[in-house]
Amino acid sequence: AARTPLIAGNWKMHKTVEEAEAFIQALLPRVATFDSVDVGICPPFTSLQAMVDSARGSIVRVYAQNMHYADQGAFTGEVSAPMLSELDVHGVILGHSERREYFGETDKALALKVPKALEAGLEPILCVGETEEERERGDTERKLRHQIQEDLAKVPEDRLADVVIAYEPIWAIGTGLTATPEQAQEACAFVRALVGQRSEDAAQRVRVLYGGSMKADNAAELLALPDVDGGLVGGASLEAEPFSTIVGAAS
Ligand code: G2H
Repeated sequence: AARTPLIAGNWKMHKTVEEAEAFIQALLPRVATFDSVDVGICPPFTSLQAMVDSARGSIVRVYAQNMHYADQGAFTGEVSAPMLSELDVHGVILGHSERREYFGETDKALALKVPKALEAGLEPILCVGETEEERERGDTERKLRHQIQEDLAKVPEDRLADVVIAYEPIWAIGTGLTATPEQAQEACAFVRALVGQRSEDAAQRVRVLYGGSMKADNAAELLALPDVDGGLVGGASLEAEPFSTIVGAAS
């Protein structure tokens, strides 16, 4: 397919600016020869500016991990889309399961955040996925359908393909449990089919990532799946190696 794979490292709440700088200096030479792959790092807000500056001119793009849907206002502790684009940040993770679970992020808020990110010129990485309980009772597709329909409801058809969707089964996040290739392929194909209900063209172009304990030793197998266009990598993105090995598996 013509979809360029994306490997994005979600650092979560890890790394000071000093540690982020050490990481990027170690990563850049390791990924310098790769092409036909997009590389993203998603540092905490405090390291965004430094990472944008250090990554300039390389294949590494910088994403935030969250943003508010308003441009400005009385929202203590929040950061807006225009504030991120001002820093030349490339995109933003939206709706990570940790934000949904620990910070009360709702589909209603995400329905506002995703189009706001696009309007501000940011590439959203929208995360969706089922809990272990939902999978066990056969509700995986119902959950994915609900999240995709709600969170993308206000995205115009001609912008749908500009959203990256990360399928992250919650039971695989940070647990060391990885979805089997069959499970990952089935869910990512289903996500693509859901986009296809809005626009068949967008479904062919939209990038669907797998996330959840992706590591150097399982990345190649997952990235070879026809409907997996990359990975959102947490724990294995915190050091230049194994992260660059995972990038290599996608290139
Ligand atoms: C899922 C993933 C990155 P990990 O949250 O978003 O983290 O690879 O540590 O499971």
